[in-house]
This record gives sequence, C-alpha cells and structure tokens, in this order.
Amino acid sequence: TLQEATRIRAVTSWILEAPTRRKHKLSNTSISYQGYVFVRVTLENGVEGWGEASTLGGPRWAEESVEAIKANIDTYLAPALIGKPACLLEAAAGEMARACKRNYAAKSALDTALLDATGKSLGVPAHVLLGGARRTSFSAIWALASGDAAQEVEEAQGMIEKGWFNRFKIKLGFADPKTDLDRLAALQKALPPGTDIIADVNQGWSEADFIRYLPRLADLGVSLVEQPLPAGQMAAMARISARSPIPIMMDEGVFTLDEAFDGCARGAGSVLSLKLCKHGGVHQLKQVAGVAQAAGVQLYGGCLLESSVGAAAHLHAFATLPALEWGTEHFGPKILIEDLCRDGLRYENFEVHLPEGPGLGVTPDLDLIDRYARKD
Ligand code: MUC
Ligand code: MG
Repeated sequence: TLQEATRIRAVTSWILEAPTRRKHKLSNTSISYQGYVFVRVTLENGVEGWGEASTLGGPRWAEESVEAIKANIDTYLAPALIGKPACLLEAAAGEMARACKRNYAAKSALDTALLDATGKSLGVPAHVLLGGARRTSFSAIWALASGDAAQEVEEAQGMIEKGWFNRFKIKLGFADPKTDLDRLAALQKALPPGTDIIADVNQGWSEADFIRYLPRLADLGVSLVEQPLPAGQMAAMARISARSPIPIMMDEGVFTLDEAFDGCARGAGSVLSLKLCKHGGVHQLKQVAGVAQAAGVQLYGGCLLESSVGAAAHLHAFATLPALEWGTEHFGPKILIEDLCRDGLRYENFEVHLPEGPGLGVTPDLDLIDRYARKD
C-alpha cells in the first residue's frame, strides 16, 4: 500500500552556511551568509524528499538558530516520524506537535521533506497534494538592505534590467528614522515613477516613532509598512493601523493560528505575511491564510531568504490559495552567490515561476550541500 511504501526509514540533517552577494541588514541583525538546516527523508520505497529551515543571523529574527533546529530535528522530531507514513502529512504534523512545542522552522523543514517525498512517490507536483495550483507564477519583490542608498539604487535598477524584479522592499529601523527615510527618498526619486516600494521596519519603531514618520512615508508613496512595532504589541499595531493611510502588514507578530486570529480580529494590520518558518508547515500556513481571509485581511507571500528548496515549498502552498493579493518576496535564490539547486526557481518577466515536476520540482545538489555544510 502507499502507506507502507512511504514509511520513513531515515532522516538526515545538515547545517549549511551559504554566502550572500552582499550584506543584508535588518533592524537588529546583519548577515553575509544564510544559515540553513537541510533535511533529507528517505522512505521505504527508496524515494528521497528534501526540506529546508532558514534562519537570519542566528536566533535573532526569531528564536530558532541552526544549531537548535538541527538538535531538535535529530533528537525529538525525526524519532517521532521514523516508521510513520510520509503520505499522512496531517498525522505527521500531529506527531511533531506532540514531540516538540513551537520550533516552527524545524517542523516546516520536515513537513516540506515529507511533502516532496510523497509527491515524488505519487509522481505529482506538491501543489496537487495541497489542492492544486490556482496560479503558476507570482509577482516578485526584491529586498534592498545594504543600508547604502547609492548601492540600493544601483541594485534595484539592475534587477529591473534583468527582468527579475520591479517591486522592492526596503529595510528600515537599523539607522535612526530620519536617516532611514532619507535613504528611502533617494530610492523613490531614482526609480521609475509608480514603482512599488514596501517598507519593513522589523519591529524597530515605537508607536510614537510611527506616528511621527507616517506623513513622510505617505508622501514617499510607500505602499505597505511591515511590522513597524514589536511583535507582541498587538493593541498598538491596531491603533496605528486604524490611523494609517498606508496598509500595515503583520509579520513577526503572527506565527501561530491563535496569533493570526488575534491579530486579524483586533485589526493589527490589513495584510499578513505568510511564512513556513512561522506557521510550521504547509497545512498550517493554509489555515493561517484562511483565518486572514475570513477577517478580510490580504495576503503576502513572505520569505526568510530561503534557497530554491524552501522557496519552492512556499510557492506550492501559495499557488493553492484563493488569493495572494501582494505576490511574493521569494528572492532568496537570487541573493545567494550560489543557489543550492542546479534546477532552481525561474525568474522571468518580473515573476517567479512555480516549478514543475514531481514533489517540490527542484533538487538540491549534493556537491553544493557538501561545499556549504558546516564542518565541525
Ligand atoms: C522579514 O522580516 O521579512 C524577508 C525578507 C527580508 O529581507 O528579510 C526577511 C525577513
Ligand atoms: Mg518582515
């Protein structure tokens, strides 16, 4: 039977450190390489499935570090899955929830690997297992985060010339607001009129900062402000949302289904960023999307600079949603000096394309894994 054929025989995990093309700065961290944990599940039928957990600068964007992710996979999550059928994805998610609280990035890596392996076992793309794709390409957003206005302008223009990205997210909150906003103004002036610019503050401001700088953000034509306030400040997020002419997006404030319900019910934003590392798996991501939809909150395809493995997993889930009003920022494969799949995601006509082929439709390259694996 399918359940016997897809029993999980082994789980292997690696910590990878993949260099980025430039420094990527956020309100509380700056990175020059991406830390990932890659996992491979091997089934009784010999099929292998791959998944990826991404982090940003150690346990700083969220609480999970690559070391913690690998330890919790090897010690608690993998043993809970060994011998269970990969094809029963919901049951596997239940086993992981019982074995381990939170640890959503770690769980999503395994969840993705089971999805990939099941798709390959059945010869169907992952999206088919999630209800089937309603779209096969996504408007793509690139993040500018060097902190150097001239470099950011040049980088944005280069992305437009290549036909990869013509919408941009700028990171604020690591300099004082005035310096940040001068950088934003330089960018806005240099890019073609009407270029979509999103500002991500990564929890760097207070409510008072936001109130003070909102008129300037509005003057600069920013289309969306992402998580300006600390993640736990839902009431303050609701207050600024009510006063802001620019939509506010919830990011670090919404990991769980409960937080999604709370944030959406209180009006802590009118847009929500979906990420596997926050929700813990493809089905949980779809549940969070359903809560947002019920509240009239729009959806944004978030990322944590995943390589093509993690990015493909997101695209398969995003493809099945009734709506994804803001497109996606999955630019990770292009910020790495070397993507970790030779058949990585395709960027064309300012869109990122859903891979075809069974499972995730992308395959990590073992030589590249070996090259970037942390060797202790
Ligand atoms: C975040 O907070 O959105 C995603 C893109 C980026 O530049 O940083 C990440 C995390
Ligand atoms: Mg964000």
